[in-house]
Amino acid sequence: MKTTVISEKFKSLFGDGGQLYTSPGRINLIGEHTDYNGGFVLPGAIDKAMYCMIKPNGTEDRVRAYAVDLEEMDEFGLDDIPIKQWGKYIFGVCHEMMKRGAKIKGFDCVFAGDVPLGAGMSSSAALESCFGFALNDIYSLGFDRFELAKIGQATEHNYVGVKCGIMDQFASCFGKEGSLIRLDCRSLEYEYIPFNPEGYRLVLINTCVAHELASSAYNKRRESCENAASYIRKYHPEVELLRDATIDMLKEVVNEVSAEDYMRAEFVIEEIQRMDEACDALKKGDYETVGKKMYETHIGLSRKYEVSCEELDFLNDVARQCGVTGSRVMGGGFGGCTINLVKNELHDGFIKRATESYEQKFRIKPKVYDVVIKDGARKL
Ligand code: GAF
Repeated sequence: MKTTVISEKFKSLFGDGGQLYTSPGRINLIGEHTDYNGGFVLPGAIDKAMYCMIKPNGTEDRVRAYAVDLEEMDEFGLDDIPIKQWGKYIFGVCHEMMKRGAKIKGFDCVFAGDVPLGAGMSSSAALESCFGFALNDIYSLGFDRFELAKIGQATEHNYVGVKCGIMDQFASCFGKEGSLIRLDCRSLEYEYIPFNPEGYRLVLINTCVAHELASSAYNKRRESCENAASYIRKYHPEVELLRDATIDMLKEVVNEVSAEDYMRAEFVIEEIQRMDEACDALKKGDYETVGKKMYETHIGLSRKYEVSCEELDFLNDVARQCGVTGSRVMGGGFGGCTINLVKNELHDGFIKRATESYEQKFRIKPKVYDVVIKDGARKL
């Protein structure tokens, strides 16, 4: 258990008195790259999480942090830049809190996690939310979960350099066992949708590859969307983000927007609509329609948004050949996982065929995770 390892390490490095916190990674059933366009998403927190043990150390501003999984220590002042890449997440959360008026002093901490890195399951949001939740609690800062999610997102923007939407941090902070979250990423209104797909299982297959500098490609996608929205806005001032646009509005600017930006925007507008249809189907227990929409999302992400890759497309093809109900690339893309909605009776055969054929083709052993929907950030 990660928590036992963390507690023992904390005790050996910093003594007694540490408090333990956790915050999970997430899946997203459908609604990809819609969050930063003000659209809708359908994530759920999972049983893979980051954990940290923490206590104030009596100094004004010294932070001592130990990463169990990397066996690395970093020490920095709240005004210095941390040396380690992972230190930026902790530092960023502190600073975003301080910008919002929080008084934070020095602390010691040890952390670890079992959210696979670079797999599209949002390990970084889990880390931000875990530290956000922990610092909020030990210093009684009074932030609510909405603010904690925004603090995590701002950390990505300002200290990591990824101009992400709010989905990952929101799911990590608001996750609820057995439910997905239908989130309006503009108003942050949300609804829990019980997820108990009888007769089906939700499975992730991790390609175990991460292509490109995903953060710069991600930021470029966001820019394309903002560009397209700005052209549409010239004729339709009410269009703040692509969430407000229709395909007809986009068609009006076909000769002004670059072909690439057009394609990106087309995907997003379609995906927002698709997410709505899938959500209605989900509420009726119509998993066949949900699955169909997932395949459509994959095609869009692969051909129009161009965030898939050979490995992900391969796994998606195998899913289709095996009669899997729904399958698609999940999260930011350029590697990571496919999410698959599979009938119980097909599950074992599909996993066997997908893992064997993937390994044969790419000489990489993929990893398989059965999804369990769990609670969000909390004290343990
Ligand atoms: C990443 C981002 F962090 C999210 O905000 C979201 O945009 C997702 O990619 C794509 O849907 O996980």
